[in-house]
Amino acid sequence: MTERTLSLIKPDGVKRDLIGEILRFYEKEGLKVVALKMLRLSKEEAKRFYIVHKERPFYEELTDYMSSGPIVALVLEGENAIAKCRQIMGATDPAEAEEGTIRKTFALSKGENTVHGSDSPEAAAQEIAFFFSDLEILAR
Ligand code: 3AN
Repeated sequence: MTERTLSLIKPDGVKRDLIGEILRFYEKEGLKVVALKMLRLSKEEAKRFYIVHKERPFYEELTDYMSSGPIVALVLEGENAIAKCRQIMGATDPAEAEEGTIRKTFALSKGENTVHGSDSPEAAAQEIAFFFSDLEILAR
C-alpha cells in the first residue's frame, strides 16, 4: 500500500550537515520526497507538535531541544512508507538501534536522535498537516 509519512531532520542533524546523507538513506530505500522545507519551530510550536508526550518527564527537554535550531521537515511517499521510514531510522535509543540505520550511524543520544518519523497512519496524517498544506505536497 502506498503511504505518506512525515520525517524531521532534527537540530543535531542539520547542525552537523547531515541533510544530504539522511535524504540518501530514505531515497536509496525507495521512499520518495514529495514535500520538503527547512524551518525553526518556536517553543510553543514544538510543544504542540509533541503534545502526545506532555506527561513524559522529558517533554520540556525535548521541546527546548526541538526549538533550539533549524530542522528539515519532509513528506516521504512509498510502499509501507510509515513502517519503512521507522525501520530506516532505527530505535529511539541509538545504543539499541540496528547497524545501518540512521540513528545507529548518527544519533548522539535518546533525545538528540537526529530524525523523527510518524508512528501510525493517524500520526502521519496529523503530522503532515502540521507542517504542510495540500498544495505543498507534489505528485511524483
Ligand atoms: P520515536 O521518535 O522513536 O518514535 P518516542 O515517540 O518514544 O520515540 O519519543 C519521541 C521523542 O522524544 C524521541 N524522538 C526523542 O527525541 C525523545 N525522547 C524519547 N525518550 C527520551 C528520553 N528518555 N530522554 C530524552 N528524550 C527522549
